[in-house]
Amino acid sequence: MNKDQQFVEMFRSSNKPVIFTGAGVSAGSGIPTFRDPDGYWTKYSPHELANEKAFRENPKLVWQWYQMRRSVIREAGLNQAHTSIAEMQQRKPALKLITQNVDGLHQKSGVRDVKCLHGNIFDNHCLDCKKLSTDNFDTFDEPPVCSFCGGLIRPGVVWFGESLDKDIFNNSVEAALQSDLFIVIGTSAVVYPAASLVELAKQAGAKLVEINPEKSEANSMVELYFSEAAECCLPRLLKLI
Ligand code: BJW
Repeated sequence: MNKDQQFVEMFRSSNKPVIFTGAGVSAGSGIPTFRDPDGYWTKYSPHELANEKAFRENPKLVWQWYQMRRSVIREAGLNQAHTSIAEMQQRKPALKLITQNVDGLHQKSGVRDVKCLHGNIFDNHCLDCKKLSTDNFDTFDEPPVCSFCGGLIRPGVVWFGESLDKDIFNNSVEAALQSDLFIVIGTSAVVYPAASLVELAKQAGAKLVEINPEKSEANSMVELYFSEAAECCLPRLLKLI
């Protein structure tokens, strides 16, 4: 049996499949990943841009970096990795999707109940009082001020050193523990606690599959590995299942 057939068998016989995604799923849309050679962290420092201290020290720089990334995402469309995952859930409604991505493209593709571990880049809330703001700040080149408390408005992503939303993380842990097939796509699996979900699924007895041109930190745990771009591999597998 070749690898495609093995996948088909695993997918068809699965009752509780989970897909766990990272930035590589959106690479085919032209959105840079973080740790690839052309990724954000090779050009910019996460210490200067992706933590609360950095934002308090240099709010304008951090805000402008997120405004730049928001415009990259707005211009990017869905790719075949996003649409294939949505179609897989149509075929198997029990499929759950956990993502580390903040770009909102899985939601746009029509996937139901996406568990976004690291937030959504298009949300805004106050750094101090945490109140959500629904105002449109698209044209702002520095962070607006909260109309309730005067604090700075920040993007709704999870920065380093911050806790993940408790309910979203707990629901994701539960999905990982209950899954019988756990498909890891386009993540380096180095950021915790997100990456611990792969270990939990493995310990709970799920079969693991990885789709990624490069082996991730999760690769030693997987039964089946496709060394391919997600936007190439997933549409082919979709046709077979
Ligand atoms: C393709 C492809 C194609 C390319 N097809 N594939 C335990 C051990 C060690 C450290 C820690 C630990 N627990 C906590 C930590 C600290 C820290 C952490 O994990 N650090 C490690 C990096 C060392 N974690 C945290 O701080 C987390 N919070 C936390 O733990 O809270 C508790 C706490 C509270 C108080 C004090 C201390 C702890 C929060 C983590 C938040 C991560 N945030 C970011 C930024 C989000 C905002 C933004 O977008 O700006 O989230 S970092 C960045 O990494 C982003 C991503 O979601 C995340 C994961 O990256 P991802 O998606 O895997 O991307 P890449 O680039 O790494 O990989 C892309 C992959 O795609 C590659 O493998 C390619 O090969 C592949 N690929 N093209 C398929 N076409």
